[in-house]
Amino acid sequence: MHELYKQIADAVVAMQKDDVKRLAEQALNEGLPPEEAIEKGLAAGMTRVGELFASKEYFVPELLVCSRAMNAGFDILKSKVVEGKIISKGTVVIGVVDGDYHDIGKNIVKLMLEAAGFRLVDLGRNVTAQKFTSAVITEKPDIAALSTLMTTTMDSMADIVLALQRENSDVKIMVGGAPVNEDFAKSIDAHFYGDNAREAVIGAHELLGITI
Ligand code: B12
Repeated sequence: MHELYKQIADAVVAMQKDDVKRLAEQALNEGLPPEEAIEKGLAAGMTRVGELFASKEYFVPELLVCSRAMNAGFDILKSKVVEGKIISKGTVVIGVVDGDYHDIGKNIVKLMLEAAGFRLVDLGRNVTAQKFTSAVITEKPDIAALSTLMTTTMDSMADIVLALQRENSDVKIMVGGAPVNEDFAKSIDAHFYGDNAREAVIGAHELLGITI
């Protein structure tokens, strides 16, 4: 792995927003793929932050400062990811389910799908079944992508999938987020589970029968 990715991850963990920004610029100047810098640098850093939170070395204030540092890098890198891409493969409505405000992972998945040529309609976070179903009616998406980071909101995910299928049986549903897995996805009749943003891109193509 490129040394710069490790430095970006370290700077996110160390809450050094200015360093994250500088290193993100450096990655672009060195011609590194921004998608990779996001996954292997920023996202990897946030995953480590999660481990520090779990082991009680970091608490919510640290998470917030790390998130801000990560977002500062994300803003720099994302502008280069979608630049010049032709949008034509299909529409994806994406959101974080009701009760959940974690949107870092959703934002990365959204960006990677955009970069792959999909049109994204972002419903944001804390999205109710009602809001998801209205979007399915107005936007007529090919895919609905649902994210959740908490075990306590997995029921919301199941409810939304049910509501979506009642509203439009053609829409393909993909789910993801840390507590979600293949078995859970199957149990709620979602069509695809992805572990990370790259898998989300592969899944979107598979669901629509598009070869990459
Ligand atoms: C950062 C963070 C926060 C930040 C969120 C900032 C933001 N804007 O998102 C802040 C500080 C605000 C926060 C708040 C809270 N948090 Co918090 N947080 C985290 C933390 C440390 C990291 C999450 C993250 O950003 N990961 C990095 C990203 C890149 O990874 P990701 O989200 O998993 O996304 C990737 C994949 O999952 C996948 N993916 C994601 N979505 C989708 C969707 C599809 C369709 C697909 C295919 C793939 C996919 O692709 C992504 C990119 O590769 C996690 C710990 C953890 N291990 O996850 C806890 C964690 C999620 N939080 C937790 C908790 C409890 C809370 C609070 C309740 C704390 C509190 N007491 O206030 C509040 C919740 C408020 C709410 N109602 O939502 C718990 C949840 C426990 C549970 N019940 O399951 C966790 C697991 C920490 C823990 N170990 O206890 N948190």
